[in-house]
Amino acid sequence: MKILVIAHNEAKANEAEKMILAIDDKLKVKKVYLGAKSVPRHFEAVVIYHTSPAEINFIKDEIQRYGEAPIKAYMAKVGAPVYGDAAAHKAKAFAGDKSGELIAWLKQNRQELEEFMLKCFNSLDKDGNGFIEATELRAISKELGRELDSAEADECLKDIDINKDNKISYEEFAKWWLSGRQGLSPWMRVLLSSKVTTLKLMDTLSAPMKQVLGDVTEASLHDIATSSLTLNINNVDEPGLSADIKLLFLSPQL
Ligand SMILES: [Ca+2]
Ligand SMILES: [Ca+2]
Repeated sequence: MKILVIAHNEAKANEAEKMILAIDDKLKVKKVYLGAKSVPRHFEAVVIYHTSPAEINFIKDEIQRYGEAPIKAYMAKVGAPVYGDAAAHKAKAFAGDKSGELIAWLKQNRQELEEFMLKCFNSLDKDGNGFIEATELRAISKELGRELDSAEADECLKDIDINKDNKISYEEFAKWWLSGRQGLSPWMRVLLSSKVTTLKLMDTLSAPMKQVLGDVTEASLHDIATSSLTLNINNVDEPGLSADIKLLFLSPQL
């Protein structure tokens, strides 16, 4: 499992990495901290590490950037007080001496999400050939009442298609989902949310995930007449960029 560590500085990120690898050296750790040169895009869970609760203030932009990652936990330095407001950030908090429990919790969540992601993927891969293709996305959007044009469908693929073969494999889909569904394709988000609703999977989601997807589905599926919604999209390729996208979708007038 690939874990993204968010910490105040490089030394602290390395400290957290050590703690994680001491529990399971098969885990892979990516790190982001203030002044980090690269911004990791693909991971399966996020661990926010702090040596004092006050540090959270310094890294709040980083936490925000990865806010929609479905599996997220806070880990305190051994002996430091646990961050008190983790629930508000949709994450579970663990004391430093409970790192073993934290890793077990991450793995269990990862497994539970697996089944969910497979169901979603299969519902988008209409012909069942193991890849989500542009034609399938266009067909699904047509069923929802507003067919994407080929440029829009390509845009949906672009964010998730890591190897650039113009189709999405399950592996690519899982990476994208677990990394927080980042990218600038609100259309893909709407398509997915509608599938989650159709598959009646909304109730199987954790409360934070439900909230993320519920924002989209309620506006797009139950209020088709107005069909205007605002999405917050964080594009992690450009750190600090947070765009409000006004999206018109599913309106019969379009
Ligand atoms: Ca297919
Ligand atoms: Ca691909």
